[in-house]
Amino acid sequence: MPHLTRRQVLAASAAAGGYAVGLGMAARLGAAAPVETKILKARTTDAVLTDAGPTKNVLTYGDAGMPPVLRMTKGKPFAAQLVNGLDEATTIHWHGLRIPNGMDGVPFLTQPFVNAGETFDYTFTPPDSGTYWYHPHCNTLTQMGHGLTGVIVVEDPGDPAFDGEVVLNLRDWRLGKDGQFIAQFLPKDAGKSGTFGTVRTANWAGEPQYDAPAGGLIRVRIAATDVTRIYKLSMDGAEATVIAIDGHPVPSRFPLDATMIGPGQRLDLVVRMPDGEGSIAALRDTRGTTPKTIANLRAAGSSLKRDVRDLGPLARNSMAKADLSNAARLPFSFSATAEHMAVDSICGSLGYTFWAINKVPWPGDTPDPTAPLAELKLGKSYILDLENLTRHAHPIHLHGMSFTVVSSSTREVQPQVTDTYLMDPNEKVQLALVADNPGDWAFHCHIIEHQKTGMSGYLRVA
Ligand SMILES: [Cu+2]
Repeated sequence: MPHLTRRQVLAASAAAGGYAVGLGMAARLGAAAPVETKILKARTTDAVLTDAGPTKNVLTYGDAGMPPVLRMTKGKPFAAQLVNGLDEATTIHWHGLRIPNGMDGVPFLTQPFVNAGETFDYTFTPPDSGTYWYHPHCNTLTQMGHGLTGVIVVEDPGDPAFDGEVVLNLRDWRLGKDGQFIAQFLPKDAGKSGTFGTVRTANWAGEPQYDAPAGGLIRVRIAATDVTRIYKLSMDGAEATVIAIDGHPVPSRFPLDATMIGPGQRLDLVVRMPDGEGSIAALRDTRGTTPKTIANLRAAGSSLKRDVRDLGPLARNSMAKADLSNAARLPFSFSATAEHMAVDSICGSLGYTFWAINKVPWPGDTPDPTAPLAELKLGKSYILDLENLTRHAHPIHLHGMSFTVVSSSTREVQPQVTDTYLMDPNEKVQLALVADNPGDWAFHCHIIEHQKTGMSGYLRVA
C-alpha cells in the first residue's frame, strides 16, 4: 500500500469514524493486511456525572463520553496513535500487556513524554487474551483522576461462547456539590489509604442497568481503574463465578462472594442470569461503611435455561514457567518513610514523600531515574519476596511481565498468573516469574498517591 502522509491519515480517520489505515506492525513485518490505526486523541470534555449538571475539565480519549473499550485479538498486531490534545505532556501505558519495552508508555524510562499537540505511535501484538486497561503514565493522579482510564478487551477465538458480555469500567471522581472537580488529594490521606472520590461510577454512570438474556451465561469484564478505591464485590440475585483475574484464567473457579480487587486489577465473571423476565442481578461493592450497587443486569426474554457447569474453559495464555528450584530470590520491602525527596518533573510531583520500596522513595516518571531496584538476567527465573511493612493494603503492579503467586503469609492462594497483587497489611508474599522481557520495567503501588509519593521503582531485565 502507498505511504500516507499525516494529513491523509487524519482525513482517512475522520472518514472512518476514528479509524485510519496506517502502516502498522503487520505492514512493516511484510504481512498481507495493513493494520487499522486507532486514533486516540486525549482531550478535555464535559460529562454528566452528577445531578448538578455537566462537569467541566473532564479528560477522555476520543470524541465524547468515556474512553472507548479497545478491542484487540490475541496474536494479532494492534496500532494506535496517541494525539495529545491536552495542554500538558502525556503518554499511554497498556496495563498488563506483555509488549516490548519501547511501547510501555513510561516517560523517561521507556519513551519521551508526548508534549501538547504532539503524537506518538504505539504498535504491538498482544500475546495474551483477557481484560486489560490503558491510562497515562505522566501526571497520573490528575490525568487518570479526571477521566483517562479505559478498558482493553483482548479476544481469543478459542474462548467458549457466552450469551452476552458486559464491560464495566469502575472509577470514582473527586467532585464538589456543584459537580465540579475539587482537590484531587489530601496529604493526610495520601499518607494513609489514599484520598477517595466523592462520586462513584461504572462506565461513567451512577448505577447503570444492562439487559442480558434471561437464563443466559453472561461474561462480565470488570476493570478497577480508580486511583484509590479497593472493591469487595458480590452479586445479588444471580450466581456469579470468577473465571479470570487480571486477564488470566483462574486455576480453579470460585464464587464471586466478597472478592477483593484493588486499583489496576480486573475480574472476569460468568453470571448465570435469573430465568424470570425483568429479574435483576445486582453487582455490589460491600467494602467500607457505604456499600453500593455498582451496576444491574436485567433478565430479558424467555429463559435460555443455561447451566454454568456447561461453560468450557477459557483459552490459556502461554508463558514461560519459572523454575522454582533454581530461582534467585529478590527481596522488596514496602514501607512508610519520613525521608523527603524533592523532585521536579514535567510529569507531575505531589510535593510529599510518604512511602518507599527497599527504603528508597521515588515518585517515578522523573528525568533522573534512581538506580533500578534489581537487575535481572534475561531468561532467568526469580522469586520476588514482597513484604508489606505498613498497616495499609497496596496493589503492587509490575510492567512488562506477568508473575505467578506462589505463597502468602496471610491467606490461601491459587497459582494465579497476574500483573498486580493486592497486598494485605503486613502480608509477605512470594511471586515467581521468568525475566523474559528485556528493558526497564516500572514496579509500583497502583494507589496513585502512594506511587507518586514514593512507592515506586523499576526492575531492569538485560
Ligand atoms: Cu499503596
